[in-house]
Amino acid sequence: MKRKTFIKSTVWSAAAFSILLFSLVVFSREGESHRDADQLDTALTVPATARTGDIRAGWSDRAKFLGGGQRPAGQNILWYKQSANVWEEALPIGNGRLGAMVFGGVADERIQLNESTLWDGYALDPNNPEALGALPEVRRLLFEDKNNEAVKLAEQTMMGRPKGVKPYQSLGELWFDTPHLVAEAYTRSLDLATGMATTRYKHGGTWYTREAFASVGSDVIIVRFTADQRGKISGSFALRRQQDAEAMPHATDATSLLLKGRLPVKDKDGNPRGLRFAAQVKAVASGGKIGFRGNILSVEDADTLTLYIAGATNYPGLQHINDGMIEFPGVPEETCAAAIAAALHQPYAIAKAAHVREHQRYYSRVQLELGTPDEEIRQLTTAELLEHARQAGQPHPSLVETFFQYGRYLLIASSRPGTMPANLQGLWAWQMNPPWNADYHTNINLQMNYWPAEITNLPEMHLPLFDLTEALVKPGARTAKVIYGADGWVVHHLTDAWGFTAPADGPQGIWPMGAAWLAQHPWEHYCYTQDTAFLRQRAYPLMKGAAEFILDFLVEAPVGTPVAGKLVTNPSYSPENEFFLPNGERSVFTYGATMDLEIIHDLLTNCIAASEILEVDNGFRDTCRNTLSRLAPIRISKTTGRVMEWAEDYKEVEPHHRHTSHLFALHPGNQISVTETPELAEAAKKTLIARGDGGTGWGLAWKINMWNRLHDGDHAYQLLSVLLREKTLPNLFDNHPPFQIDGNFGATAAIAEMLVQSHVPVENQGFEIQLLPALPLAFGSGSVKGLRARGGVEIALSWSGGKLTDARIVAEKGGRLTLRLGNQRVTFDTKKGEVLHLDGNLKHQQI
Ligand code: FUC
Repeated sequence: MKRKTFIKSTVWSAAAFSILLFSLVVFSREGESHRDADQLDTALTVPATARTGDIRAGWSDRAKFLGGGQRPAGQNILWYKQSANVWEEALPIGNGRLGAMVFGGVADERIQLNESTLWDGYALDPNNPEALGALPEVRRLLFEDKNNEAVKLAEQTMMGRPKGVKPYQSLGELWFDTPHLVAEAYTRSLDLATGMATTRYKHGGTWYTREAFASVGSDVIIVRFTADQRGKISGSFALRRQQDAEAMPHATDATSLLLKGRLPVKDKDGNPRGLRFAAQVKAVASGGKIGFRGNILSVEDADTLTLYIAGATNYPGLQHINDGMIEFPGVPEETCAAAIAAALHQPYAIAKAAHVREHQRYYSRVQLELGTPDEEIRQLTTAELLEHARQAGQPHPSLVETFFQYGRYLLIASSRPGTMPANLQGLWAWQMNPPWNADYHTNINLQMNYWPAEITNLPEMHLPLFDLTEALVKPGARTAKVIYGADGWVVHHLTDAWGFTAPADGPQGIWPMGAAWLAQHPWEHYCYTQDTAFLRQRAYPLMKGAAEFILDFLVEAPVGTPVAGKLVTNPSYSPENEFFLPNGERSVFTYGATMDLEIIHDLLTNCIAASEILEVDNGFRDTCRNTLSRLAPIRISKTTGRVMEWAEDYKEVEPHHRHTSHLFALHPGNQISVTETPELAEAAKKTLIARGDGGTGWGLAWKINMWNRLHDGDHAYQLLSVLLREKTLPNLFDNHPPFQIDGNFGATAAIAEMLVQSHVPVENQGFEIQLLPALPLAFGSGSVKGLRARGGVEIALSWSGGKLTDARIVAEKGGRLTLRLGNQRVTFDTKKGEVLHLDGNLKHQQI
């Protein structure tokens, strides 16, 4: 027990430390205005490139802001009238692989850089060979209610070696200073529709503009400096990293800075295994001079300046992590140089236009209009809009609109075909040890990142998740064999870029449901896209392998247990909730936790459907059917009327716990629904009420989705209001706290599901499409275009005063379409590609 507490607390202490650091930084910044200039600490008076010491979240720009900045153009923008004082105020850009946080500094600018493959660690075999021998005893103890004896034994025998993963890390930082100590009419902004971060101000009668974007085509970040007078651009530039790297003038390029290093990790034989990495910044000026002072690049009196920022590692790619390589080919500084050389072929205007086009290919697919704000609201900066939400108790709909599009923007920027999937921070992290290693948590967080992918019309951005999932099959199969003696493949509650699949951290890590949950995603991708080739080649093999593990892992509950004779998981754990045993002790370990049963129900049901569609595997399908019929059911507590979280009706230690795991069947599963299982839906509602309306960022995002599925849009909106008031940082990053991106993605998906849901199955592998199933009153009148529904359907809707006014439904695949509006259910027989124009009563419109 002691040990368990320690392990849990180390995970939490990383987070707590970041929160502390963050509050210290914020606190000290707020305190500044009360201090006299001569009391300011050195960081405030020293130019960026002369600063030494540790890299922190906080930042100081020596410039004085005189105000007067006007709202930049663009519908969904984030904008501010001062530069960022802390990382959580900076603006993210990314091309899926390279990311940057732009602070918008005037005298002192900071652009923090990430490369999504820069992970500490290496591929290893963490499986504990003692586990399998201990498993029968762990199971016996749990069935006999000796939960904590089971925890002890499992901790001794089942935990991974090592017991955790290494962190995702920042690539480095570009810091620069300019002679501008005063800024008039300053604004910095991020236009979600163009993916451009812009800083603009006037100094000494000259207007200065800086634009930054992450180019997919050139695979570099480009920063462009212009001024409305000639010869005005001067500054000093330096690259920095907290550790394990060196910054220097580039050896063969007189106008480039280079940063290069290697992570120092070694394997047990002492072989260096760390990734190599590099960043290069190339300065191209028109007019003026470029030179070096030591490691600092200086630009004097240029007319324009363009920085090309490249970053690379020698990570071999997810498809090669299981190849057994010890040294990886690839020289990151050469990769950087090649990317920059290629980018230089394109004039800036063309590169920018290509970037905007590429971004809009995805971004423009969905438009959401929640009413035009009046001029007073329109003029509020993003920070002021958040403050307005705090004062008013709920956000202005225009903030909801921006927050929705921001989730889509962040997914486009952090997860593109061929890149790593979005981690706990997407791909933006300034630390060497970000909270929870910024890893891939598979007991909710990674999956939540991808909830908006299909419904908000970004199916391509879902693909990196499948690449990671496929990379986990081989190590996961080994873990299944070594730890459980099972076929198929398994993932526990987290993984990294190196295919870690063993139990990590503590007993909360002995949760072998990660693969089963991950396998829901390729199936959903199929449901939305109807891409049968994808189902056959990628989705079904993943689903089947995950199910094969489950079929072996399930055991029959013995006589004397409340679910005797039924199949249950054991050991089992409901992330990450603790309960009281009848003797008053606390525990986490049990058998047949409801979430396990719900995930398994989902997986086996999907496997049956997929094998029918593909007309394969009759025998396996029968086994899935037979197993489903023997699986312990979801049960309702006789004492509370809620969905039981565990097989025994334990009392939870923390009634408002952030995870609502036992409602997986309501969302993201579909076993519980208002129309098909009203009794369970009622119990789910009681469960949600008991869990309360607070929580961490992602915890709230999940509950918003659940209230949507209960068709209670107003309650969902109430929680969305809490999220925006209390758990959203100045740059609209979700705040667990600390920053964790899942809440952004979960909320974006939830805003979409207020408008369209399609999880209830109907005959012939179809789905009922529910229009405006959870429309909050606060959404008044509005419209949405481009949302997707399962079955290969695209939807545009308008509403007024809470009622549908018209709908445009594209039935890409054709066939029977079932639509629901409130209690009305209508079916249409459609031709392939047919477009239905319907009025507010679901009648064909005359057009
Ligand atoms: C889960 C959650 C924590 C945190 C972590 C990354 O374990 O319980 O709140 O979000 O993932």
